Amino acid sequence: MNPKIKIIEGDITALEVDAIVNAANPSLMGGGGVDWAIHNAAGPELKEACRPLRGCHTGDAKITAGFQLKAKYVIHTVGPVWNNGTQAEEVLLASAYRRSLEVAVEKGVQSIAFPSISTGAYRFPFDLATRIALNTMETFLKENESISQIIFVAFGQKDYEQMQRVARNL
Ligand code: AR6
Repeated sequence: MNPKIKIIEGDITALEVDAIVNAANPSLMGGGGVDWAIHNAAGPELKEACRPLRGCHTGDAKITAGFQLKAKYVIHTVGPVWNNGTQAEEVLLASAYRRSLEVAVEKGVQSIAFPSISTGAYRFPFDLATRIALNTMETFLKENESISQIIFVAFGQKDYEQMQRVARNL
């Protein structure tokens, strides 16, 4: 794995990085899971900043300030809902990671943290999602010099061990 990619266990809202990525829904107006945690930690201004963005398509990403977070920016992306692999979910998940990184580079972000997009409420199989995430990060880093660190955040010990196992077997 590229040494710029690091897998850690923790709460993404606590990280001191230039940008954290939110696994949002197409409304961008908040929800459960990591979306809730990020809005809760950033404060109500985050929702007001999202409102004029008028939502986000699956596989795309948009950026706001981080408000009360330590992170300067929140990049809001929308992963696909898993539907047995019949709706181009793999392509759309890769796109969510790639578009988030593209938006980050446009703003001069050097350090960025991702949650495991789509693997909670959206039910994407965890190992497959982890492989797609890590492969997309690797490919992006080969083409872009400006990102110095990508942190992939596991929520809990079990997810951490599973991510490490997938990373070893890429
Ligand atoms: N830090 C890091 N990872 C977290 C945290 C946290 N604080 N909290 C949860 N996770 P989910 P999705 C992990 O459901 O599947 C929302 O309602 C979690 O363990 O948050 O993309 C949105 O509004 C899981 O591995 O996002 C959408 O409607 C991962 O984050 C919908 O859920 C993603 O789980 C999006 O579903």
